[in-house]
Amino acid sequence: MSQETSTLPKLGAAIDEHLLKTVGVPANEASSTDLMQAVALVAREQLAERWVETQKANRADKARRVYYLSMEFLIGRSMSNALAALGITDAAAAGVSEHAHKLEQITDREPDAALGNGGLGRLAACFLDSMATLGLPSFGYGIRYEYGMFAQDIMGGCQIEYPDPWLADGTPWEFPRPDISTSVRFGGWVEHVGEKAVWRPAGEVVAKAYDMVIPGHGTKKVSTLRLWKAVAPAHLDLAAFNTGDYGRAAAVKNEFENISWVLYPNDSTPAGRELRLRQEYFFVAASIYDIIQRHLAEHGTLDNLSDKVVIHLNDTHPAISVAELMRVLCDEHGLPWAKAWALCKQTFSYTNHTLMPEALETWPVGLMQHVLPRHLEIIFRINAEFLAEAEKFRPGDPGFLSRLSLIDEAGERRVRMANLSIVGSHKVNGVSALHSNLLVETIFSDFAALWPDRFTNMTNGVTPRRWLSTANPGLANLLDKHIGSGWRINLDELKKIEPLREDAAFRASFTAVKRENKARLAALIEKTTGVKVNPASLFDVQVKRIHEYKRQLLNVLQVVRRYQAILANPHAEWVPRVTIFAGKAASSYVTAKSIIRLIHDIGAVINNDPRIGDKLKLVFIPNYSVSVAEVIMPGADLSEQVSTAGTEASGTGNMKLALNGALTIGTDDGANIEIRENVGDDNIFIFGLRTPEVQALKRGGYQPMRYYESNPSLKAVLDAISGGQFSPSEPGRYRPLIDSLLWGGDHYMLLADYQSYIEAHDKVDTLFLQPDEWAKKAITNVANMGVFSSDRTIAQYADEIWGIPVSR
Ligand code: B1H
Repeated sequence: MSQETSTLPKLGAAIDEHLLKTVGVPANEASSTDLMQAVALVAREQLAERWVETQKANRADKARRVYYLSMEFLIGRSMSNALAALGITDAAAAGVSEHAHKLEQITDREPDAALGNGGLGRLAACFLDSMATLGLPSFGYGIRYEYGMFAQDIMGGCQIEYPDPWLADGTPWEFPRPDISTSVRFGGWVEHVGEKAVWRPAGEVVAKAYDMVIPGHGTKKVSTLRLWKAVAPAHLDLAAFNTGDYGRAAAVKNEFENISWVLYPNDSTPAGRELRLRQEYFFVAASIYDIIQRHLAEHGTLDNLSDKVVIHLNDTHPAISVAELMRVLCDEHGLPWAKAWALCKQTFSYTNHTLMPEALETWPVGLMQHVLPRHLEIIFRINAEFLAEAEKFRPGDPGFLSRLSLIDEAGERRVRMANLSIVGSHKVNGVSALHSNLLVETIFSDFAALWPDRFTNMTNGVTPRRWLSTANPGLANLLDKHIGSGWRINLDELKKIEPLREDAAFRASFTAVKRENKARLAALIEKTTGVKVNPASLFDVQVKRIHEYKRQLLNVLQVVRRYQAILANPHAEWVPRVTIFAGKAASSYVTAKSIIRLIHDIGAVINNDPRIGDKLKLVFIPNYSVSVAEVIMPGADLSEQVSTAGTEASGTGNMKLALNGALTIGTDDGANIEIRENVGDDNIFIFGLRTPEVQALKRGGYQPMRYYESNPSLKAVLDAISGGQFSPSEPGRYRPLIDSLLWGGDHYMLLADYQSYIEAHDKVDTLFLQPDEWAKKAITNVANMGVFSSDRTIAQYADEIWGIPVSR
């Protein structure tokens, strides 16, 4: 660990002091959990200083700030990152070694802050890291969920969900701000007194602020993640106390406080429940209040709001912000509508994260009327003015207007949150080049016709601090030795290792690092699944949410084909393989859960078949999370990114894996395309239909049965699964799954891509038999991942959308 910027020989003493005075245990009796607390408290003190300094400087500068509003921040653990950012990793390791502990044992005691589902939430966390590192005056705003993403256990091959009470023992990383709170109101009705609208709400809940300090790397600047907790108003407590009906009082209190209890565990599909709408409005209202307070304290006027305030909407989940800001400006601060609307549009920008039409968030007008009556009025007025403008642009085309409308009038009337976000923002972006193009060609084409300049692309990125420096110390040390340590804050420097692919000694070191990481991953696999795997095998990894469009099932078909081929030809030179899955299924997603069970059923057969031995293993690592990903990413040889072309908006796991030296086998989808452009066609395995081909095949009438009938290997695989070979106790268990491919239309076109996928896997095997060639390609991957740093992404947002250029 050569990243120490300050030497703190006294860290041992500081840890002991916190053990005694804050944790309350004698230093010589401290457990690893006590030590975790004490080390965190040492870091916390330094973070607090940096936070105070950063706020002071930003206030003095009257800085333009960016506010990133997101329902999810999947930050994971904070300890290793904080120590690295503060430059005290070695000092902390020395301190805990005095207690006969290794730093990893200590960092392992920290629960993940799993305040997100998957890619969208993790992206927000990487973005905060980059905003801090680039010194951008910035806040993230979200919800302090009492329970984060559910914990996944596997019983009899099936997913079981457990609550995640990550705050049960408190967290040393949050700073409660008892002075920062506001009332958030709901329901009721609106009275119109002349020009004035007066909202008479039916109830209110208090939002209390809790901050997490997000340290920058290579700078003393920090960013703030401000999370809101819902608390029942104090008068409720008093009423309960006075009546003595404590059971009833507790129920009423819960009705208010449940707003921030639990994260909705859906990924890429909206929940559509009233509580979710309340969550969205709750954190939006508190955040907008906080933003306006800060602005007024600094500037004393709202006239320059859009010069100083940028509010970014992470998907449509905070889209009600548009109506809320209008309400605050007009109803509370008396601005004329037109002036407020001009400020509003200049202030907001919006990122879309998915194309799937069923994933676009809409709320029934009736529900909106019930929960947010004033906001519904505002939305109607925005819509009327917007549609009048659109009518001028394309007169006499009612279809155009009905597609643009903020209200979906077909069936039960619904508010379209994406349309509200687009109309209320000055910039709208997708998250990869392909995705951004598809946005303007498909779901947002009418808006793009109206406002072509509003749409742009910001390809996602990941933070190299967590995903390389911290997760993969072996590779980080090797890089430091050969190209210095600057890649951490300028990832383009990785390019300097490209020539070393021809250096046999470098390749040997690179391969040795990978081998060590694979041993670490093999230990995790054995610990969590009981399956022993050989680290000399090819580690083939697909880790992400379980979803039909991501096509874990296609990978399963490939595994079964390999199993059958090994049995048919046991003496061929098989490349030993371990296929590794991990990921959670949304609790109500029946098909996704069936896929998890299928993986376990097939694994049980293959892993226990004495004819197979080390030639093939299939494992499912339970409870995929940020901290599990930090072990998996560095240990992968092959990265599976096999979504149907045109369905995965970007992907970010693809970037983390390639950054850690895995080769990608993937479709021409999302950011895979840009990974291919950067690493070169020879260093990636691309297969399958491209987006236009998928679209053409759909239009021309896709017939999955044709592939089944004409491809004997595919037929044998599907028959084996469907016929119950892997579920002998219940032979029909996977009939519905396979029938959905053969008879149900195979919506994600697995069968169309099957043969091409198998051939790509054969190429993978051939290459793996030439370790030198494999290593060269893996090194080339690492060398060309600079552009996928979230620092690049954030610099681009700052420059092109937020108007806060960063000097880099
Ligand atoms: C992504 C979501 C998402 N896209 C709704 N959409 C949610 C939608 O709780 N909800 O209602 C939660 C999440 N998440 C992902 O975003 C994309 O699928 C990935 O391709 C992309 O890399 C990631 C970050 O942009």
